[in-house]
Amino acid sequence: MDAGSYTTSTAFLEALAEAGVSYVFANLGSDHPGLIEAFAQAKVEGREVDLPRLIVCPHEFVALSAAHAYAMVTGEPQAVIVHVDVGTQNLSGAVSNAMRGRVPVLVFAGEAPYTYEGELPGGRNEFIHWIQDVRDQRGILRGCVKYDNEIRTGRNVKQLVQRALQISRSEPAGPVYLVAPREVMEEPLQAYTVDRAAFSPVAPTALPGEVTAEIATALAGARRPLVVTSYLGRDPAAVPKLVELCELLGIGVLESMAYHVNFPADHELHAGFQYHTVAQNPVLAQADVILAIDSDVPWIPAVNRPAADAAIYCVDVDPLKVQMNMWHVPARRFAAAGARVAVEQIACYVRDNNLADPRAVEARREAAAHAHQQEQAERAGREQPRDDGTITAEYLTACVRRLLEGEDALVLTEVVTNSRIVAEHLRPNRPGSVIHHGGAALGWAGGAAVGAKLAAPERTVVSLVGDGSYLFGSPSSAQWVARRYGAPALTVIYDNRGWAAPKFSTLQVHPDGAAAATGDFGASFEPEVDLPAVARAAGAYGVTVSDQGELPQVLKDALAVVSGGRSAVVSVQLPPV
Ligand SMILES: Cc1ncc(C[n+]2csc(CCOP(=O)(O)OP(=O)(O)O)c2C)c(N)n1
Ligand SMILES: [Mg+2]
Repeated sequence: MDAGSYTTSTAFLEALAEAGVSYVFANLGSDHPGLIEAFAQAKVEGREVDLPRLIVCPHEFVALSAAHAYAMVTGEPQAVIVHVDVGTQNLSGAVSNAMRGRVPVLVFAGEAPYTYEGELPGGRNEFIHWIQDVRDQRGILRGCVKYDNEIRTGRNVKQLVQRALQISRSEPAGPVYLVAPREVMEEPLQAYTVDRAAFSPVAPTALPGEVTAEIATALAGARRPLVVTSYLGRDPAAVPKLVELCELLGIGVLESMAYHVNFPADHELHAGFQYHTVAQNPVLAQADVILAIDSDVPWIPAVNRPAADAAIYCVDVDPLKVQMNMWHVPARRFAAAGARVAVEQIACYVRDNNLADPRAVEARREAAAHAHQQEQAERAGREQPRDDGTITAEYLTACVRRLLEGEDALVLTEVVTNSRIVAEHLRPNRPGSVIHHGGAALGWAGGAAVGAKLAAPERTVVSLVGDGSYLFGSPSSAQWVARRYGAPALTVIYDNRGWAAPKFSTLQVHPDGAAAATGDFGASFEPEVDLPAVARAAGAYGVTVSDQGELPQVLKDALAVVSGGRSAVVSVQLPPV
């Protein structure tokens, strides 16, 4: 390497690679000459493998969503590089998604240079450097990140990167944000290394012995015990542990706003999926002991809640949800613990103390299995083709399920008002086979599909998205990245020509209001965008289908295109909003 060409930027990128970061999803600008030079220099010197791979993303939301999904699939945080304050602002809701989804990721942005008379390399030499000089750049993300800091010198940039990633990976995992002005990123340095092993994430936490005993005893003695969970499957190894515990005691599992596969959907103890309910869920009402484990919203109390005398136990790495202003569940006990460890502890206690009464367990199992079979039969009826030829979300999801039988598929969902239908008719059984961002900002699946495919190149990546969510995801940008970096995926759009969600919300609050009377919800996309054409413009294959009979073959053809290495988008016309 030429003397002087090793800078803070080189060390920063090396530190990411040393920490296990494989990809830098980047949207570049005038703050990044040091990084661009470091990448180019490494290429010239044949040292590319020492740095993460650069993935250029024409939109920041796509970049962070890609890193988000990559981390969900592999557990490994990736890096996102954006341009000063404005690139940071363009990350928008993707940062909130990463925080809510408990996903580790490191975001870096340059800051405006702070010298302007040629005092230091990297000082101001473009008009824009004045315009970008804002008062509190780190404040833009502070509400959504676990940690933010400024790199002040290259001499310890590696320690800072390792520390940021250590915090990011420790539970509850989440995004971290580093910034640095150009002068710092251009600082020449002596090459150095730090030991990654000294920055491991905090070890998982366990339940205290007496809490384990209390929960195990309550579950074992219950008439109708129930587990409610949303993201226990974040750790796929936790799922078989939960199955073991539930089989041991005959406990049903209700998935509430699930964003991972937490329990096999076809298991007889699976007690259903709960999303935006407008009615009481009988499973929840009948439970006398409830273990709410890894769930931000186990139920919505205004419309659906457990019995007043139910004994509730809350277990989570963050059982009080300190990132939410208002949150409460009337639990007997709140305990901070990792889900896999806690579930294993409870099962172990039950076994060691012979708490499982075989007759009681059998009675509970039988009741749960009966309800499960009945529910499955009703679902099968709902997914039959309609006589009038319209495509329903149930039928579409059944077609997707059949399409993916035998495939090693990784399904990304962002279907909003169709979430429950998709969960019920996709019926995922394999841990890690269906993921959702876990946050509130739509548009994730566009970039996420790219990240998921890079994380699992051998798997078939399929996104199921609402038409609104598809448009939020900057599809032209996302499809271009997929094409450029060889990360093809199938996107199926649940196209109801608009936003059903705000209409649903309005009808709940104002069932007899003016919007309901006039049908004017501001939610229609008429006249419609040609959704697949947006993807075609970026190199993907894209078609629209409205004929029920043609749908299975259209999906098959699109999947074949994806197997051939090119992304495909199928917009499926459902009844309009
Ligand atoms: C970034 C972002 N902007 C706005 C919203 C508010 N919002 C919630 S659901 C929704 C409609 C989504 O439309 P679509 O994906 O077509 O699903 P549908 O409601 O039709 O089922 C909107 C606009 C959001 N969640 N995220
Ligand atoms: Mg829609």
